[in-house]
Amino acid sequence: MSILNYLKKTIDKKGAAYIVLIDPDKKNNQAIEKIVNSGNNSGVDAFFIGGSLIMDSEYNRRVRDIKNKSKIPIILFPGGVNQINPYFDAMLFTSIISGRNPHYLIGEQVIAAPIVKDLEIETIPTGYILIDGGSVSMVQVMSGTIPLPMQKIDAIIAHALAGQYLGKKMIYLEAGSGAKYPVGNNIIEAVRDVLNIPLIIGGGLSSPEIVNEKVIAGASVIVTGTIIETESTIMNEIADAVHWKMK
Ligand code: 1GP
Repeated sequence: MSILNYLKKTIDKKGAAYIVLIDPDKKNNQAIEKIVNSGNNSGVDAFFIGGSLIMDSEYNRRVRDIKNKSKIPIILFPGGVNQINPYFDAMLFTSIISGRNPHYLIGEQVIAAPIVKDLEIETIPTGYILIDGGSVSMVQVMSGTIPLPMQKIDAIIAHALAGQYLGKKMIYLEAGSGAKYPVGNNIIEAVRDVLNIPLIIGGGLSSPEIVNEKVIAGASVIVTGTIIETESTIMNEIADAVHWKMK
């Protein structure tokens, strides 16, 4: 089964899927093994692997180690074309459709495509929409794109719809890692209403209660990163909050 179908089946069966984001950067050297072990035993459905900036040359080794230890799929959530390697089960083939920087709409993707073909990595076409979560995100800095304001709901809906009509298989509403404010429940409800593809929500999700609200509002996939780096034991509770159909 493809990873996309695995995710869709998980969403159908459990109500939503729970993905833990691992930033395989130097700063997380110590934490990674613990996160993978907890993830394996806490009802997490997959790992996203990726970061905005990697501060040493050990990235590939870390991803290989994650692949060797993980019992669940590992999916590249790329900060850039330099993060592609043979260890992934699939990758989000993202385009930052909230921005107007051609390099992140099509430039990186063109550089990536031949490598992806050669490595035969499953691609999941994903429309990535950056929303202002109240602090300047690394995605904003690195991509040179302006996030959509949280209160411009019509603009967010229009971007998500455009992504769907462009043939994306998933839409990712991102408030940015460590966001002060996660994507609002009203935004999730409004976007869910017009989409018929899975909706990924991430950025600033810091408790099982908040996560539960997002799922009730219509999130199909929940992503947490920062909270797990400090409190890996919270995964179980978050997984329970995400998997509402299993209760
Ligand atoms: C994934 O960037 C987010 O969409 C991760 O955000 O680190 O705030 O969980 P956090």
